[in-house]
Amino acid sequence: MDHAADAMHTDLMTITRFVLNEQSKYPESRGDFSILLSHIVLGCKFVCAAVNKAGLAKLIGLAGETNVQGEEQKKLDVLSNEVFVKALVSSGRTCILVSEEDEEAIIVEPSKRGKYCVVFDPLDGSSNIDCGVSIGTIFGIYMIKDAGAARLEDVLQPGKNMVAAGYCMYGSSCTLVLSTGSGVNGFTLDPSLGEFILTHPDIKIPKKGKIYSVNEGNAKNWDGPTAKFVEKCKFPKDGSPAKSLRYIGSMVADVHRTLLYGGVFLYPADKKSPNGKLRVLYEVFPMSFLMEQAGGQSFTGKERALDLVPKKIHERSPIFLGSYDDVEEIKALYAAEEKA
Ligand code: FDP
Repeated sequence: MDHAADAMHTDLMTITRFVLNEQSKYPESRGDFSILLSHIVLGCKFVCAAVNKAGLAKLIGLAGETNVQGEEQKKLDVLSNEVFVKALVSSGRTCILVSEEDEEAIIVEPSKRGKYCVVFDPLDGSSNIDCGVSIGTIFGIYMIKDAGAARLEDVLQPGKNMVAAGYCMYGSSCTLVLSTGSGVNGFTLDPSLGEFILTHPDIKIPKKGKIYSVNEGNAKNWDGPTAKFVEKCKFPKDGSPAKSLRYIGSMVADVHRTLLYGGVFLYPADKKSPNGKLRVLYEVFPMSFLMEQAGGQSFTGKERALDLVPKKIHERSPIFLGSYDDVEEIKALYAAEEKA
């Protein structure tokens, strides 16, 4: 029997152990972040279980159907939002929450407040639920100095001020990807243990990729640099092979593939949507934070995405993120247009 191999498989790095290890590097830490994260992880497990049952909705009564007791069931995105809001408030570590599902920011009541602000999209890509395509939860975390005086300005900060960001993808497996500002790590849920296990340590995105990912149906409304970049992907003039197109239409899944395989994901501005489609606080910022931490880049067409200062909580921005060299090419095309 190979005891060494056996030991490898039994010495599991759970996400809790991982975060506690990280915490021990900061002796002054009181464990607030670890507690907050454990509540986020619980939310992810809950949503994962609900998403897994979504295909059975008609049979058992989920997601907008009526269940066997004749009760109207909640839609998955509404349910996911409730799960995360409750998990975050009950952690006692949050003061402001911004959710894609709620028009207004949630200011946590003083008795339950902590020093973290969490911005999140509880179920991103929800138009894909009914056909079983991967969807996910995206989150970003800010820390504020004075939790007593929680103000909206505390979340209207550039993405570079986030202390952590991540997403959980509900796909063929349930994968949680997290950065606390020192690299990116991926954990996969072991359903038999109910634990997220470190499966993708220290993720680094390839410097240059072979894939581009965009909704080409919007091509007629693109600006010059976006159109030129996609043309270059298909018909490279430098002798390099053409890039493959992959577009799921679910940001978490498209970004996850980009992070692991390299390449570029873009949701550019177009004539119909001059600010693009994706939301700054809980889509663009967390994904940009992860990309940079993995060695890639993220650009809005004007500036580094993480430098953007949002004026409204549901603001949108164009986004180009992925492998360092690919984003560099896009930046050069925008710079050339600016010059012209
Ligand atoms: P969805 O509308 O299904 O919720 O911002 C939401 C989002 O999905 C992203 O997950 C996805 O990347 C994008 O919209 C897809 O937009 P298009 O359908 O316009 O391509």
